[in-house]
Amino acid sequence: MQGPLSLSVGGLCTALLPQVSPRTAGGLREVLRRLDTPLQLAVAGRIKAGKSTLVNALIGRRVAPTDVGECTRLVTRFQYGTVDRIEVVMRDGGRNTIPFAADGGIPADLGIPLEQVSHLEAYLTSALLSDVTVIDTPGLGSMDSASVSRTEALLGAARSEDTPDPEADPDTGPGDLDQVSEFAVAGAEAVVYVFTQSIRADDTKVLAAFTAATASRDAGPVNALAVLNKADTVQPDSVDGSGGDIWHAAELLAASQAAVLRPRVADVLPMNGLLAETAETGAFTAADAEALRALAGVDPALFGAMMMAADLFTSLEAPVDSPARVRLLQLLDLYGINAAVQILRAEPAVSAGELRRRLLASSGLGEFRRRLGEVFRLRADGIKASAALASLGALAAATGDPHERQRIHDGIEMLLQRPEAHQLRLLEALTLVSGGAVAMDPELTAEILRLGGSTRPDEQLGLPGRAAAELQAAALERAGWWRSFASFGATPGQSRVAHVVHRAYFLLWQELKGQVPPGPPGLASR
Ligand SMILES: Nc1nc2c(ncn2[C@@H]2O[C@H](COP(=O)(O)OP(=O)(O)OP(=O)(O)O)[C@@H](O)[C@H]2O)c(=O)[nH]1
Ligand SMILES: [Mg+2]
Repeated sequence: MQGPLSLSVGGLCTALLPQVSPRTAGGLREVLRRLDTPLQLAVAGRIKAGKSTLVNALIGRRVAPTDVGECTRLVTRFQYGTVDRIEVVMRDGGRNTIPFAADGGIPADLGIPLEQVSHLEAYLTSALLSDVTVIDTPGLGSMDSASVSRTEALLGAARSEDTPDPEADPDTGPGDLDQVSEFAVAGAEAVVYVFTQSIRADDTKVLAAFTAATASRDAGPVNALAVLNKADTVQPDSVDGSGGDIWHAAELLAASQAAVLRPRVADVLPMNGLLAETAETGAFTAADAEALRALAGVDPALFGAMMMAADLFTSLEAPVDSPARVRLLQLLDLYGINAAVQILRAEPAVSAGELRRRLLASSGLGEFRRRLGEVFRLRADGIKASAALASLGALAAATGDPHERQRIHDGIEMLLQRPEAHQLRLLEALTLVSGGAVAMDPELTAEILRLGGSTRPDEQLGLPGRAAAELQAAALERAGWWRSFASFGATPGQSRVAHVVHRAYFLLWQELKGQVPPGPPGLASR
């Protein structure tokens, strides 16, 4: 189901179709097709950052190959399907359905030469995928340049050699706008950027290219969330104020990275992806809990020594056999093992199920899901619409016909004048505020979130189910309040946001009075 903004942009594309060259029309049809799909969310980052592990945790199933195997070098799209199946999409467009591996995941190797493979499509009955398609990508910065270019193309960072762009900005180099079109074909609309320890220069470069490719000038930059993964490997001594606590150190590190990356990303969240995957996918069994229970009974000094390194953990004398210990390491790593043993020491009677829940709660997955909902789900319509507008802008730039270019630009301009397109500006304001780029009182932030997070006036106003007259009065009152907040007692950033919020309430008031018919369609009727 398309939201009102997507419908508006779709209406614009449809209206433009008969007025443009066949090449541009092809691009418009691609934009239309993409508007009709769930939000395309890519999980990207450096090699072995834990992307696939996080994808598994997110969809609640160990299906993306982690660690080794050639399939970690392919883009895999996880989307909703009524029957679980994996399709290999070939470069020549052909598709082969392949069986799942014995463990229920994508096989580590395909038995097809990788050069012939474009990407994988996994269709899963997971409810989570009904409104978002999750795209697992090969690591950037790997030795394997082919998989890097696959990911870069997806993220809009690749250069298209054969179609140089005459209007290229010398600072960003040629082909930037072709990146956008390339992105439009292959690409993602939102990204979760996974990194460990700290962001490096090439990480920021890719993020910048991605936001440039997807965020249209009027739609706001933030369609990215970053994850500081492997939080369990952060050295607490390296972070001031951590008090020796690993998770707290990771939180502080994430917060300092967020300050650097905003507003390019909405937030940076600490995560123990391995723990999340193990606890969320059913990999953690009663036997694992019993092995941990036995370890909880080990002399604390000996256990302390076992926690110093993986080889000590597997080799020191303890009442758990070696294969079980190796398995625990794979499932939880030392940090998770230690966390579980602490829980079991404090409360020996904790059941296996409860232990799994506690580990999950300490993994960071819950907060990540919540932020995904806030940053992406609630705004999916706006994100999709702005990505589509960015693609339209790219099509305009790519055409050789100045009249055609003008027609597209005029269409975009007119669309942005429409009351419902104001939602795009509101989403941008929301992003600035929720990402901390503009400081705002928590109640005001919550109010903007509510206003931008729904398209139902009663929900937007926080007055569910109330009568129209009351809603009208509330919209007018809030419009007035935000207008004076914009003029008095606000920082320049707050003032900009306040103007946008004021106008959003004003438009809502008009809509409630019936002056403006709510919702789409696009410009076709004009
Ligand atoms: N300690 C720890 N290990 C993790 C965590 N997340 C993932 N790993 C491990 O890191 C290794 C790489 O994980 P993957 O999920 O395959 O990483 P990836 O980013 O998908 O790797 P490529 O696709 O090959 O670039 C695996 O052995 C995971 O078990 C974590 O939070 N903590
Ligand atoms: Mg991977």
